[in-house]
Amino acid sequence: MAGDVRTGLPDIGAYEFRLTIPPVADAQATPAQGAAPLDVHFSGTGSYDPDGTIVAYEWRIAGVTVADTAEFDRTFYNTTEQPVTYSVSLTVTDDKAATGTATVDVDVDPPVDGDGDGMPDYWETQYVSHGFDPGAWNDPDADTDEDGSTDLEEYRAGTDPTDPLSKPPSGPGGTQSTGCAPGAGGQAVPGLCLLIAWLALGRRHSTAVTRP
Ligand SMILES: [Ca+2]
Ligand SMILES: [Ca+2]
Ligand SMILES: [Ca+2]
Ligand SMILES: [Ca+2]
Repeated sequence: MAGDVRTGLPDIGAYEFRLTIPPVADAQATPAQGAAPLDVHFSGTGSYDPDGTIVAYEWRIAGVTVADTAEFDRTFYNTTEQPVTYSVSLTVTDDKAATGTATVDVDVDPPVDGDGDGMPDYWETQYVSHGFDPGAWNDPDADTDEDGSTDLEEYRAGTDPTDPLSKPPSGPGGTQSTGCAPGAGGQAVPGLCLLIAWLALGRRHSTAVTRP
């Protein structure tokens, strides 16, 4: 790279093509840490191209494209009892088809469960009309809608504990915590389930550059 740039010398002909400077990606997540469900705003507006303009943005989580705009919002869930780190990458493309990539990590802590019944406050709040109470212990082994899956299993599976037609696909006892269940009314994220072990890649805010 350094050998291509000879500032001060006149550049003519095909040699100029070798002077294309790749864009610099800047990925920001706000907030980058907090308890689930965590609403995060992503911004790539700090990205720039030294010798041109940025014409495309591509955000990926675990290799899955989730947005093609400079900014977007996403809600992260965590049904495990441990913090989960999501690594989100931004690739920007300039007007000469050169690209730059940056990565930002989002640390999602387990949700708040004030009464310690295993079912978090935000989730219980959705079903207070059915007896759930975020301020009082509810039996996690109860089966409110009598569909064969306990309320706790339904929380972990992201199914509705008040709708017998909404239940974990594997039936009673067959559902394990996945960390990717969005919860009722939430937004499913394709590919996000693959991220559970995606911890500590050491690429926080790191920048890599590729050339066409
Ligand atoms: Ca609770
Ligand atoms: Ca409760
Ligand atoms: Ca049930
Ligand atoms: Ca159900």
